[in-house]
Amino acid sequence: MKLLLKAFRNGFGALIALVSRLIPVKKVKRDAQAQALADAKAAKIELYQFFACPFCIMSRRVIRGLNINIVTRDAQTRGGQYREELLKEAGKVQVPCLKITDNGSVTWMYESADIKAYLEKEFG
Ligand SMILES: N[C@@H](CCC(=O)N[C@@H](CS)C(=O)NCC(=O)O)C(=O)O
Repeated sequence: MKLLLKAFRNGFGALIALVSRLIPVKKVKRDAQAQALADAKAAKIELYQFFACPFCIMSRRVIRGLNINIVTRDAQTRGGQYREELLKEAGKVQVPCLKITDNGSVTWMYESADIKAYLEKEFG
């Protein structure tokens, strides 16, 4: 029963993720110089996530709207490198979580609302 519920939740989440990809997002527009700056800043950020998690879907939409490329890391696969890293370095397996690397120092940020506010402040 527990397994069935999990399968349903994952299947439903995957459907929402795919539908979300099909719904267009209004994108921030920048000139080439501003885009290069935004790209360089975004290169220091990684999103630890599950494909079908609704909070992650929302975070990915925010990222698409801000017109930036942020690498996504699969934290769902048990025993996977990024799940282990999230647990050991950030403290718990909860997604979405942003990893921000700046001048060699790393900040981990949980909570989709905080992630949205941070990204909008930096790239909006
Ligand atoms: N309040 C959090 C909720 C995040 C959340 O509940 N994430 C779930 C996935 S949808 C999670 O990480 N669960 C841990 C797990 O499944 O191991 C947010 O808005 O980011």
